[in-house]
Amino acid sequence: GSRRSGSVLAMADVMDPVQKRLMFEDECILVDENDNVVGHDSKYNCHLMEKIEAENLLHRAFSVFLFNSKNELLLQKRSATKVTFPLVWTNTCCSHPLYRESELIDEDQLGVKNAAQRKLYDELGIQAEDVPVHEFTCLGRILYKAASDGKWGEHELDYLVFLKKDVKAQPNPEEVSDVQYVNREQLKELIRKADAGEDGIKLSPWFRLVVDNFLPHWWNKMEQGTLADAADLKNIHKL
Ligand code: DMA
Ligand code: MN
Repeated sequence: GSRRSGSVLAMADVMDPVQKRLMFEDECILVDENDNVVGHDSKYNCHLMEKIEAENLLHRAFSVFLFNSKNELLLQKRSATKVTFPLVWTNTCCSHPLYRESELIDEDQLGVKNAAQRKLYDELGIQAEDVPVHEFTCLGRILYKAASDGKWGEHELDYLVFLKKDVKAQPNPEEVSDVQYVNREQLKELIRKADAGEDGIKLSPWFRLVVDNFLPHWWNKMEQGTLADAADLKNIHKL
């Protein structure tokens, strides 16, 4: 009856308490389209589509691509409790550098790398000493907008960060519902399934953009040991 459907509707609007805390505690860095810092705002506000559109809010983010020594890429499936893009497969780890001194350092993209190290531990239980910041390679920046559902979405200036390291991952179920390493053939198969809507597989929009625009070339460079040559920290690719 009406009472039951009412409670189901109310449920849909309730945020998972852990994710809700992060929505208000995490203070994101606002940037202009040239990646100049112009302010800060809560993670909550930065991901509300209505706010993004009304105030043209753009925030800084990062996407880590971690490979093992066999050149396989570690993917994660986001947990069901994520407010934005739940249950989609995506690159190893994504989040935001926060508006704090250690994560605002521009030199060598150190702020972003510090944030990446912090979130590799939070999401995947990878110890900081296993992923020293000087071993990260920042390859470039993309700017994109993507809706998650009617209410939530992304509008980000996203740093793409690569790392080759054998690690021991212990996924945090609050953040991650599954992980897998893929080689190029296996990633192709995953993309085919996502395109065909097979096995309920979905990919995040930003991962898809990186796959379609950069990943094959960068994967080659990594195998050849010449990844650093591919870095482009001048341009911001509007995708
Ligand atoms: C945000 O990732 C960053 C990108 C590149 C989409 P996220 O939604 O996983 O952030 P968090 O882990 O902080 O919730
Ligand atoms: Mn974001």
